[in-house]
Amino acid sequence: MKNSKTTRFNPSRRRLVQGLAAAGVPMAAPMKALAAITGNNNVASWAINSDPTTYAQAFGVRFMNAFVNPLGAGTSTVGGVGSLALTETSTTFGTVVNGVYKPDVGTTNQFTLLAQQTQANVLGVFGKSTTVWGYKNFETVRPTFPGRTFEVQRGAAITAKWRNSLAGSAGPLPHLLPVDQTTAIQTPTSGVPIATHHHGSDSAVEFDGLPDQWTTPLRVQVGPGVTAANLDPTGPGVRYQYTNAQEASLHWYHDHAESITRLNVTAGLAGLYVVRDPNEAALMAANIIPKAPYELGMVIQDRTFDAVGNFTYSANPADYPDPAVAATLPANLPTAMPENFGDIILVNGKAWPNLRTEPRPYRVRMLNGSDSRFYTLSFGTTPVYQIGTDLGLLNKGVAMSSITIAPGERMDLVLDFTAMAGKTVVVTNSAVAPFGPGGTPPTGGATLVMQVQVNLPRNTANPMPVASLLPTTNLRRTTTTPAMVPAATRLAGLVNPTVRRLILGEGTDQYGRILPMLGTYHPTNAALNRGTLSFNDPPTETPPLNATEVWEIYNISADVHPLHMHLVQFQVIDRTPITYNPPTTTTMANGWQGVKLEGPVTKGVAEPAPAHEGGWKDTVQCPPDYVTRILVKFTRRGKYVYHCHILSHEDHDMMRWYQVV
Ligand SMILES: [Cu+2]
Repeated sequence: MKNSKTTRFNPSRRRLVQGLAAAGVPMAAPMKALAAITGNNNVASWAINSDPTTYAQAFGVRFMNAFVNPLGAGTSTVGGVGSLALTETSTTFGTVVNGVYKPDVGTTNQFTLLAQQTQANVLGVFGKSTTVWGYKNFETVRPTFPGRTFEVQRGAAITAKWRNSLAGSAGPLPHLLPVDQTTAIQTPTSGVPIATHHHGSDSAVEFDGLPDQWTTPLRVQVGPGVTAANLDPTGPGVRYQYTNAQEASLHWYHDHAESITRLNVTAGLAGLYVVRDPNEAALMAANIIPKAPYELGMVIQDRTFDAVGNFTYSANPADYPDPAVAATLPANLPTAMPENFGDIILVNGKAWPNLRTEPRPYRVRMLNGSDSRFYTLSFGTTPVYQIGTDLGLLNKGVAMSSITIAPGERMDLVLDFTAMAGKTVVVTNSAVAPFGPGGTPPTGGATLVMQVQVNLPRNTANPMPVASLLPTTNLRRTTTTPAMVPAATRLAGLVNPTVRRLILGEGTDQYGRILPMLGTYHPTNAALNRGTLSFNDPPTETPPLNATEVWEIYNISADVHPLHMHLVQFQVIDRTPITYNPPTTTTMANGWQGVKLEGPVTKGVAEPAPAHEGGWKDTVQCPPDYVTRILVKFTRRGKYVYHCHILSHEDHDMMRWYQVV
């Protein structure tokens, strides 16, 4: 059985919608089409589920697509993983195997990267190739999905020139996916805008890839964030400098154009970015953690497909999860949805792939690059150790029975297949969707991620770490990669740090649609207790340069939201259950219905961040009815954003600017 998403709406879990309906607030307003970004107007592309035939065909060949390693360099197939560097091969479907952008340290280290449309063999179903958007550079013939991996050394800066080549001989290409014209920015009229964000980077504000740093194809139009500071004088794009000053970690780059991030990323615009450093190199040299070819990248994304194998993206008003709202939306216009879930799971751009391994430990650098889906992954009887978080290594490895990864998060894992020779392991997912107390358990293909066959002979020429030593081995050993000091210890050493209180709450937009938003809370100062705010409301948080602050995130919505902050790395302090009065409804400046947290908040017993969350983070899971506290230092001036990394939420409208002054 496939995931039956049309029945997942639970009228009791959307607290505000229920409250507004009871209060008799009008839920409907006329919806009009505006001239802006041209989307896919074929209603088949708006489907909430995959075409049944395509789904059955893809499910029928599950675990038959070969796992592709985005960290693989060269053409080695040692370890059972095929991979290629900047040269490339094609299958009969014209698919390009992923490779690695690997600059030579000490040279100019410049890359010109073009977002382009291409075909990819995603499903492995004969005759059903997928039109995708990917990235290519001047050294390569074709774009890839996901984009090729950057691999850089700490402290060695690179320059990336990003260009929008989403155009054909007849001019700008329409979007592959339906575009809700009521949420899309209206400025671009010359094609689909892109803005490439380097997620995890400590970048100067003009090189961040912020939502307003967009360019349309051939840079016919640019957003207000494109200025002389980042305009590329050598070609029609933007030019960003990445200092790579951070410690060894897995970043990623992905599109971030205002209000269509979810669509650009779903079309394919994302890839990995690996930073190396001497501490990590020493761990590899000492055979403490696995190294290539036993280091794997794993980008998990869910998708839906139409009858010919192209992506669909849920946007049909008839599928809106609240029937009362669905009845008021015009049937002929695509609509934003509260979330978007796929029924086919891709790893590194391949549906449910199969990985062949030797009986030894493998390092897995995992990214959840999905729109809305969290994954709670189990690996059968395979011992699993987490050794790092979003932005660096843990002090020591932590044995895990399963892991839960939110959209935008990365995890550094060691899977120990040493005692698994001859065994087959299916990596399974059990996370409910949406991820919160009212979510629906996954079914069918959404419960499966990939398969591992431990069926290659062990290459005894390559030394093998002992994974079971990871929980007792120091992983942070150099002066530039010092041991993590627990956030609570750092906090205790601060004198009167600034505390900022944010809320995650759900309102409704002018059409009655669910609208997750960020906002502010203050227990005593009414002027600071603003309630929910829109992306376009002025910044409320203006931390001073080099300040270390406590940000408290009060989640008064029904779901877990992964909050991501640009620029910074932070530590999770703790999460504390809260009880509070039912949120009051507000009418926001732009007419939306918002919520505000008023009256006393009663806090329960704080739950310190678990050991496996003790590393540097840039994205944190904020559970409902908890206050989640992070300790964060602001290291550059400028206007950056913080947002939920559920892409459907950040587009509509759970994202805010903050300004380091
Ligand atoms: Cu969210």
